[in-house]
Amino acid sequence: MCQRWDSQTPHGHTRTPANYPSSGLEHAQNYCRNPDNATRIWCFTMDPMKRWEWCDVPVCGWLERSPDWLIEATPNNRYPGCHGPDKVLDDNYTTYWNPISEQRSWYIIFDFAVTYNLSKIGVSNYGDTSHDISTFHFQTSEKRKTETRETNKTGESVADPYDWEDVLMVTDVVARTCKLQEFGGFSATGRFWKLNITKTHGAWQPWLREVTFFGARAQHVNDPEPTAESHLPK
Ligand SMILES: [Ca+2]
Repeated sequence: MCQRWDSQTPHGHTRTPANYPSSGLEHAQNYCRNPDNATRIWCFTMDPMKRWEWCDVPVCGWLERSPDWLIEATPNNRYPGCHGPDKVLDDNYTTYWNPISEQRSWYIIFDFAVTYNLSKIGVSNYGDTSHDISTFHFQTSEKRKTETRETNKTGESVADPYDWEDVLMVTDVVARTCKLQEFGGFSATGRFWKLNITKTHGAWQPWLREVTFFGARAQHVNDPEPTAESHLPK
């Protein structure tokens, strides 16, 4: 457990936001940082017996997914439970999401709980020519504006609580294969992610087997390149 950089307990120190401006400490709370050109990110700890410790550097790769990431999606009222959006995160290529919607577009919102930097997304189509997706766009939102949606007098949502930014637009997803198709060429940072499917090859609703994400937990962009271990207590 890390000590907040703007706190002097349990360890008094000089690595304060005031002493190290432009080092990403102002809003660092108790996250690992590298204000003084150490070899890696580190933090003071909440353990009075342990002044500081190194932090793990995030590993970049295909993310281990959690069903907890699902917070909202186009529903399937006809087959609840069987073909829900959780089926795209279950690492099982025999199960798929089958949303039913009056609108001819479908979406899933993921909440990764912490901020990630992503550079690739993978999708696995059902493998036919009716339900395989052809066009989607991918968006991110750093935060939710409010915890509760604004509603009008009849209780309907009147405002989208996210600040969606377009990350990627894909129009050439191939049909008749359930092989994972990867789409990269972007770099985006956020906690909330939205997959919007706008077109399928046969104009039916999409049947989607899996969605995967490539990236790493985000580090502060101002973290300097580490060169020395000058914060080591004397
Ligand atoms: Ca699946």
